[in-house]
Amino acid sequence: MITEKGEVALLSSTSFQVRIGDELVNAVIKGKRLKGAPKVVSGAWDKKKALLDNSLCVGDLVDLEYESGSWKITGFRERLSSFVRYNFIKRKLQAIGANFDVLCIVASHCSPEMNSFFVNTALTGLDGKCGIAFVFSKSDLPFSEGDLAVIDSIRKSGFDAICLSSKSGDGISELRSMIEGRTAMFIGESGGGKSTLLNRIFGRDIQAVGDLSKKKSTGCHTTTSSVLLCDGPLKVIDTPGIRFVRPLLLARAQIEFCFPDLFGIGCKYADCTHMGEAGCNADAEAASGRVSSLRLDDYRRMMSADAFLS
Ligand SMILES: Nc1nc2c(ncn2[C@@H]2O[C@H](COP(=O)(O)OP(=O)(O)O)[C@@H](O)[C@H]2O)c(=O)[nH]1
Ligand SMILES: [Mg+2]
Repeated sequence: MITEKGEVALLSSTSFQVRIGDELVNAVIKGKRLKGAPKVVSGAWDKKKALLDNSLCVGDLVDLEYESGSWKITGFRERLSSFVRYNFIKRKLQAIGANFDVLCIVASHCSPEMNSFFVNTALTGLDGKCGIAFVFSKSDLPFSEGDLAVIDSIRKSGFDAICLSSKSGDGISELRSMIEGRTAMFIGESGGGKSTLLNRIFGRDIQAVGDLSKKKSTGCHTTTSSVLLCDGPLKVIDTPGIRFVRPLLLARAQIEFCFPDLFGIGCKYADCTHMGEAGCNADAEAASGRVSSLRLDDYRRMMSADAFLS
């Protein structure tokens, strides 16, 4: 019997495409249930509510064996990173990609318009640690002052932000050098330009590009499932569009990781959450411009949302 290690590249309803070296093979799970698949989001403060749909996702590292003419998945390696969103149909959190070294949050400012809530809260779907790049697409189209304020506040929070255009080529080499030799995961709203960007970076039509729906000027969901794309030094997980990330019952450390700019700002209590506590300094900091009021508003909207999987 041959045994191998592989990476899940694509899911279908009945089987998986797994990359073993340079080859793609079809595989099914051996037996009824895969041993060791994760059941909860790590680091969440409420483990009961942070239940994960514990099936495999794209990017998962698996053990396989070849037996009577077919590949079977026999084991699962712990995820070093994953991106999780709420699946409203299964009513469970679901990983849409795993084991990436850099997360690229792609945001458009034209068709669809800049969605600061998505930009500012997207990181709450990240489970584990990795490099982070905010990618502001379609830079051939003019940014409004409001768009520039969102980009500026991301930079001031200490994150990398790249403005680029797949059309003009502006900023493409900067992103390419950031992701080469690593596994990058691209997330963002449908229509934001992820697939066009991947085609540009890979130098060929590797993903289908969607026409914008004329009525709403939001994108249609061309990329319907996550997929792992590999070519030479490039290894990217493209994902279906996500409009918002349902916060993951974050532990304090994770909230501080997503909003480093909003903590250590001189509140009376060190564990202040800026949600109406006595001695909170957040509004004063926002009024003075030291803290972005836009980020503070989005943070508060996130914290007060009944999105906490009730
Ligand atoms: N002006 C402009 N349009 C772009 C750019 N990148 C993508 N688009 C358009 O945006 C739409 C959605 O692109 P797509 O790559 O399918 O977005 P995805 O849903 O994020 O994968 C398409 O009509 C693209 O032609 C860009 O750099 N500039
Ligand atoms: Mg796409």
